Amino acid sequence: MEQFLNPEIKSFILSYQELFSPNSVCICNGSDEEYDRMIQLMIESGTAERLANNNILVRSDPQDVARVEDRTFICSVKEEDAGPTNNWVEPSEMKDKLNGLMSGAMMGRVMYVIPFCMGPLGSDYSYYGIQLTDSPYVVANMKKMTRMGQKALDLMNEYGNFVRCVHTVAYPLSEGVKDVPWPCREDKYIAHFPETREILSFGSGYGGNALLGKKCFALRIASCIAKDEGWLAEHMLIIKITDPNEVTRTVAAAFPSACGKTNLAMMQPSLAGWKVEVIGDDIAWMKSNDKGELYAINPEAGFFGVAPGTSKKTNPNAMNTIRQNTIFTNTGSEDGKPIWEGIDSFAHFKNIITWKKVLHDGSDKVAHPNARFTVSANECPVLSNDFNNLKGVKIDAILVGGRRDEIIPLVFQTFDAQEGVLIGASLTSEMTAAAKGTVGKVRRDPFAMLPFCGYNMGDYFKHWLAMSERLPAIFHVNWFRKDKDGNFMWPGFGENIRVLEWIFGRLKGEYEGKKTPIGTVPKVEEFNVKGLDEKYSKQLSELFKVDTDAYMEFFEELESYFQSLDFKGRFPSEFNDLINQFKNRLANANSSPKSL
Ligand code: GTP
Ligand code: SPV
Ligand code: MN
Repeated sequence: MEQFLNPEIKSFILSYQELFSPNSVCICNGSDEEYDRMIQLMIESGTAERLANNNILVRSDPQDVARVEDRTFICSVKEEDAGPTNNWVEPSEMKDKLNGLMSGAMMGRVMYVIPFCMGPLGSDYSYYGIQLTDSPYVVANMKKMTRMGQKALDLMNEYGNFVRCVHTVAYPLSEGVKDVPWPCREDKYIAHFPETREILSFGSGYGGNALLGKKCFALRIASCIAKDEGWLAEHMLIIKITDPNEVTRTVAAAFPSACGKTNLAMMQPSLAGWKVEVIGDDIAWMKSNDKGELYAINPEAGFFGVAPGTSKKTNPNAMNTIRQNTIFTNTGSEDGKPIWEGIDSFAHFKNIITWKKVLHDGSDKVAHPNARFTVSANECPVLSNDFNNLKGVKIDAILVGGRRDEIIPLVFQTFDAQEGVLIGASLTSEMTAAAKGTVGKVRRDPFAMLPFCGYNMGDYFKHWLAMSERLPAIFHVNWFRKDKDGNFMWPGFGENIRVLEWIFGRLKGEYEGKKTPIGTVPKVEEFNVKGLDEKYSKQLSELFKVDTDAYMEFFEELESYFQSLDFKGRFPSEFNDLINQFKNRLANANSSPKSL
């Protein structure tokens, strides 16, 4: 190690070098040459192939394609601090176990040391981390997803604090063992130690399991830091919206995994004169100032987005973003182009090699449903000039939403922030391919944070309630309502600007809306349908309808969900009052429909 490293950083690296027994240690500087070297290594090992426009395609082991929630642990000192929604193991027990498993785990490999910063370099919002890894794929991805390299290291040397992120694919090349294109293990562990701000990740090379700056640090560990320091680390996109009169508003939105964050963040509005610019597509760190305003940054530097469904039609800005300098993982390919289900030009291709590396004959998927692109935010043509704003951007509204084929209207605004917090906590969504599990099963996913809250969900609810005086207007949206024949009732994507336009109008006090027992929905006549396919405009009243019986059941189910969890005394009693508030309004509406 020739570089200057402060003693804490040095001893962190040396202790793991001793445990892992790699052939050598490489301290990453984040340069383009280093990135090219990682790509070259992956090409030589059969992990990656080159595509056109400096893109590459990586095919993972079919056993390692998504986050593994059942192998993800919060190892807080006290079990009650992990709460009922996390897997808990006592920290020293997990450390002993992983120390044993990690011993010699990098034999025959290089241990890369990745210094990185989450958030703009030099911002008061930002936090530093060092990830150790034996995966060139991780090094290449971290370069796109974080501010990685020398500058981060220099600041860290000076500043001192950093989150210890330790990762191994756990496939040691001991005597006689041959490497494979995508080394990984069946017995994976993604372990978090909130008190000591450490992450130990073992046996997976994929996405949120392995790119530790993302879900592990920027959500699970950061949510714990945020609770202690009085701010919010959330699974939210951030966009700046400009209307035809050049008025701008900034919105953060929490949707569960694979429920439309990247698409809303990069949307191309269908309404003339409107502009949407992206600040973040997955994670927001939000702090309130002394004026009670909420400011946010995106701690990430790139996008790790779902490929299937992305096309010139659904998301032209995303397609332009990923034209070049992009890492594709688990898509198919033909003739230097990445291919997936839903890409426009699909039908023209005759010799597609699928993500499983076989010739596509129509019997299997071209891309894995959780196939992803990794791309630097700088490639995005609609990146906001506030992306690197050290002070963050003022948030004017918070949106929450899930993937629900029934009940939830297209949009409603909650009557106040406290009710908004309950609605955020009531989020439900169909499970998607973003995590290992049953796709399509409806599950509760409070604030889209079920897999990402690093502490007791009861404390998390209390934390949101404690912030409620400083929260902006809160809206619930649902792009995924279906009719009886299973067709989407709303076109989504660029047409979602119509919903944002209504939200804009509400924020400016221009739209009155219609009061329902759950909140304010648009009046059909104030909703902009100019140029909207009649098929959709004639369903608007259905899309804005609040079915009081179904919603009564919704709140009853929410109540039993909360009761079914053992929050160890940390559940906010205010939530019971809020649920009753909703139920009373629903009951009154049922007995006197005119009051609607
Ligand atoms: P993560 O990266 O896992 O957090 O996902 P995400 O929330 O960013 O979701 P993303 O925008 O990648 O969308 C996931 C899937 O939903 C893609 O297949 C999209 O094509 C689809 N999708 C996104 N927005 C819409 C929409 O407005 N309507 C419909 N019908 N589908 C959508
Ligand atoms: C998600 O699942 O919400 C993602 C993908 O953004 S991953 O980074 O794998 O968590
Ligand atoms: Mn996500």
